[in-house]
Amino acid sequence: MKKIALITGATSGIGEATARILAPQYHLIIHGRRKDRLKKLKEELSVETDVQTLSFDVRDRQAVFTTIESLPEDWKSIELLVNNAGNAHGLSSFDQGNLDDWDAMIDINVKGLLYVSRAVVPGMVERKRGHIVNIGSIAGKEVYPNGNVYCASKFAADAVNSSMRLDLNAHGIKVSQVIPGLVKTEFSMVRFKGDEARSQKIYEGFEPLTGHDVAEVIHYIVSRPPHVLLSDVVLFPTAQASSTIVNRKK
Ligand code: NDP
Ligand code: 8X3
Repeated sequence: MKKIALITGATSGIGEATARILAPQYHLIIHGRRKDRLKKLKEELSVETDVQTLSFDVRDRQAVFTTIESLPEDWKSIELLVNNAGNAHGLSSFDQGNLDDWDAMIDINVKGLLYVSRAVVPGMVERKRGHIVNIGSIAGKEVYPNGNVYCASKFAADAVNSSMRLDLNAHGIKVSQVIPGLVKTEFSMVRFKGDEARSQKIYEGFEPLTGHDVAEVIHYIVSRPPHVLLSDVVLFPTAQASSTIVNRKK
């Protein structure tokens, strides 16, 4: 019988690609705020698997808990949680940082990750099984100029990931982190508030990763046998060597 996976932020990019790649193996709970996209993805994937949609802002603590609690009984035994929802907001020198952007990144990338996990993990502990895959970032391993609070949020997510692994070890729950470099998704459009030219520039002169590339790694991680845990996997585009070193063709 298929197990149940909850993927947060499945309305675009890495999360959407993950939903597609996991559909043959899992019943899917797909999440995001954009209901039209959830509906469309559900229609597409329902040919392959059973799909539920959940829509809430991960910043809204009450909505996170009540919506996950409202899942039908036979959808509550979540085996796999992919904590993917997140974004960067702005790219400014620290002294010019926008406080609303800072709040958004801490509230979504850190507190949202905590709320969703806190709502799902007790069930895994009760069942003594489960797998959490946290989507980190190379920005959570090395800071880069103007990355400041986005990097801080991903460093925090890295610490939460490691802490979960320690605390859930006794319960037989796997905790993995996928740590991508530059992936071409809607990420830069969100970071630059819809400025298409600035967003495109991020991916110029080299071939970035796609959401599908990252989803393939997630698929590999969750397909290992029960005794194998891939803890932290870093993946870069070939042209990237670190947060700041990218070999761009002139
Ligand atoms: P996208 O912008 O394409 O996708 C982000 C997803 O997160 C969307 O589905 C969005 O859904 C959801 N999301 C954002 N804010 C909220 C919120 N407040 N409440 C609920 N859902 C939210 O970006 P990516 O696919 O690139 O990003 C996915 C993850 O990958 C993020 O955690 C990001 O930090 C990480 N990452 C991205 C990299 C990149 O270069 N692109 C590299 C390394 C890591 P909706 O708007 O419908 O709510
Ligand atoms: C996204 C990758 O380098 O834009 O986490 O921060 S980066």
